[in-house]
Amino acid sequence: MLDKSPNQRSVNVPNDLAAFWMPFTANRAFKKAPRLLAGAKDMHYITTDGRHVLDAAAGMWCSNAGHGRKEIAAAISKQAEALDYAPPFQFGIPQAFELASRIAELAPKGLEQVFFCNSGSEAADTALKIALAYHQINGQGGRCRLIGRERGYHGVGFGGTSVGGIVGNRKMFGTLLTGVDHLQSTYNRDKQAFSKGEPEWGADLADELERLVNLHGANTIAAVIVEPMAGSTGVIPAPKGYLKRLREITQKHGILLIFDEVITGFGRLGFAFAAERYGVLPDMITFAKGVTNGAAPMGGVIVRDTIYEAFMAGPEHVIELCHGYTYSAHPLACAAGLATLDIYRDEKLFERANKLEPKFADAVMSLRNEPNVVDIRTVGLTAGIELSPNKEGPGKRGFEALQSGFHDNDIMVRVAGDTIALTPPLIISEAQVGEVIEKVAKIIRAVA
Ligand code: PXG
Repeated sequence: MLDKSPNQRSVNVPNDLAAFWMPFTANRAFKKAPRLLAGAKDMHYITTDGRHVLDAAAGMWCSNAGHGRKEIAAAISKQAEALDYAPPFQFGIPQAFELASRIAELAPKGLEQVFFCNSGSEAADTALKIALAYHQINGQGGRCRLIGRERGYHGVGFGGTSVGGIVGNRKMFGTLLTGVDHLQSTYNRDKQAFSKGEPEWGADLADELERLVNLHGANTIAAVIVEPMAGSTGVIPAPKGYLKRLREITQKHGILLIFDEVITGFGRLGFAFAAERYGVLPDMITFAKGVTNGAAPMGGVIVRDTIYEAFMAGPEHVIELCHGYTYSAHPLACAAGLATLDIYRDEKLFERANKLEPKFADAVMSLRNEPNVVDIRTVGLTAGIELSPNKEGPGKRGFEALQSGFHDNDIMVRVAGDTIALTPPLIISEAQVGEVIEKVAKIIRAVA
């Protein structure tokens, strides 16, 4: 029998891997050859056996300012000592108001209020519920259909799963929400392969929303939710003009437009939010991940002032929106968020990403003649390198790439099916971009 008393436990090597049912993980494969992390600094993770692994994934699209940022750790620690927890319903902490103002300042003008949650999934579900409630209070309660997009990812709540469009994430969970429909994915390899940035082809796919409006009737549709760059499915940048067109059509029909910027927010595409890159003003933006550099769980929804104002009617003692979480605007997350936004501002990391984008795109495109590469997509400081499936079926080559990266090449990449996603911290140097590309070339050859 293993001794499980806490002080007998080693921080570095767990004595038993059985109890932890790992999320979105091939548990049995992991437990046979664990990928265990013990530390992180700047662009590297440090494994339990002391190896330095180059982080080409910003953890999981989170740590845009790199790891082990002392300012963030200090802010969290100071906050924990001053005020560990405060109820967010009917009470508030100054840091929450300050962080909301700072986030609203970064967002396009018109998006002025911030609702806090703890994750991207909660943010997506919150935005969908706000959309339904908004129409309800506007006397248009018939607007209850929600529209997502094939290959979209909006987290794992029932709302996010329902509007999501990654088949594997849906098929085990029954019928999900009713009244949901999906736009087509914007990806078409024949028309778009090896595009740098937004593909030229595909804006017209937004017109499909007109077809759904004709089918269901505009007065039954509450909102459309899309990622400006579909990340989880393997990096699919929006075609040129596509998001503008979606905005025109939603506006024309009184449908709310939600941008899920859980990945694209906080600099990933070279701007605070992708909405700015595309010059499109959605009605809501969801965010998470980069808001705290990943150092504390936090997510949220930024809403148009007109939406917020619509709720601010009725008797003043009455709660305007019956929604929220015990940990909404948690003090430690607020402290982490404020320290993170200071770093993004002081180190001009969004601009840095923007400047580095062309070099990053060229560097990744140099992999196009490596074996089995069928497409490379890039946008901001993100790229998807799609490999053809091997004989064992879709996903096996991708999984082997993840393992080869971590165990044999000292690099962490994300993998979606057979697509290797690169999405490094925005502090990455040009030399480190070169290092990423060299290591990825080795991985691709190793799994050929
Ligand atoms: N929306 C989007 C656009 C996301 O990318 C979520 C919502 C959900 O966030 P939470 O915090 O609930 O996980 C996400 C999350 C990957 C990967 O490998 C991406 C995500 C999560 C896990 C893996 O690309 N994105």
